[in-house]
Amino acid sequence: MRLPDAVAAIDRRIPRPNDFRSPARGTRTAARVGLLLGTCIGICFLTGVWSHFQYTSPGWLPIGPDPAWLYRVTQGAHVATGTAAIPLLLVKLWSVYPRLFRRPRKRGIRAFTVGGLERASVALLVAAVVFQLVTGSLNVVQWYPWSFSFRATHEAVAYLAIGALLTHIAVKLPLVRIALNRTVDDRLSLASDGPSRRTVVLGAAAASGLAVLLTAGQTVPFLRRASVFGVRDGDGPQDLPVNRTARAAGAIDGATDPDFALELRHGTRTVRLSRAQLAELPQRTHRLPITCVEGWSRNATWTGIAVRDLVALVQAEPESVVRVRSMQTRGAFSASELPADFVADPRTLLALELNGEPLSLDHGYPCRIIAPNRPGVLQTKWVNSLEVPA
Ligand SMILES: Nc1nc2c(c(=O)[nH]1)N[C@H]1C(S)=C(S)[C@@H](COP(=O)(O)O)O[C@H]1N2
Ligand SMILES: [Mo]
Repeated sequence: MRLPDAVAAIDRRIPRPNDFRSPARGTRTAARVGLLLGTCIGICFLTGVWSHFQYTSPGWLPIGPDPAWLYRVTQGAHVATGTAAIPLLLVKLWSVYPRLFRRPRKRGIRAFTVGGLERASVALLVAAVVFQLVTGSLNVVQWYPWSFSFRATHEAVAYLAIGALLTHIAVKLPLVRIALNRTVDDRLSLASDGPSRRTVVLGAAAASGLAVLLTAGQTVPFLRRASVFGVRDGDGPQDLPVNRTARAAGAIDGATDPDFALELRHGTRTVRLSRAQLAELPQRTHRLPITCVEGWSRNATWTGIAVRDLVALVQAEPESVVRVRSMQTRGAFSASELPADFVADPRTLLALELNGEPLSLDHGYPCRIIAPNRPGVLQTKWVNSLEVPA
């Protein structure tokens, strides 16, 4: 079958895979960069699912307060592997891009549908991974130029991405095994204008490592000085970064009200305590991290009253679920729920002090929740009510 002349004329103008001469592109590069990329995406996916569980505390999975640093490590790994994936994805796309211009080898409906399906699955994979890396990065810098829920959407698309990735690996496995067995050293190749395969593969790995180095200091203390691109460089009042200020949350009026009182409720019992009365209760001091889901974390010294001691004032058991509310008037995360085993842990505090000083307004004055192994968004600031549901 001949193509109509007009179509053939257009077809001649569109390049073919062989028009791309660089020997650095192709399966050997794509397989190696793909292996690194797949590893990053795999870790990113698993730590992301874990983060979702930590956030929602599903009943069938007992996530407790131990070890206190766990979420710090999993969420640090989530953001680091996502960051590492960005340069790897770019190089991977560069290495396979000429294949976009492949024509179906055979004509006929079968070649058309099978080839079309394969392309559609790769398109889905690329779109889903790009979507995850873009939305994740924008969440890190807290810019939300969309109206959908970040968390729910980032989670749903993660399953799309991992499904498409596993399909892609299954389809390509025979090719990948051959490609990995061949050398990436192409110095003997004749058509060697441009970088060699080895240069591209090592360059991709180095760029990815550098991206991590330049950002991971926001969660790995000894990298702090190297990480000039860390979103939270550690600056902030009382030596701790601030995600949402009291002004942004509309919490200033409530927090500075001289008649402030914390309300404790359990069934029909209610106890109200001023900040001065809270300060007279037995205080405990613990060193615990704040782990923001957006990728920064920092240890700090907190002093306050154990939440289990507070609920005892309204005759509730230490193993109680506690609903936490704040005086925030704008934006999300104004409330949270402490599962029973967090309440039972004596390190779960209603903190009054941070690093030896009364909490600053931006860190949650007059009092805030700090618990071991909790996502930052659930460490509620500007607290004015703790309730044990009947
Ligand atoms: N009421 C309230 N508490 C909140 C938030 C909020 O927006 N409102 N942000 C949370 C988030 S996302 C993080 S990471 C921590 C940061 O605490 P810090 O500002 O004291 O470092 O507070 C959490 N507590
Ligand atoms: Mo956060």
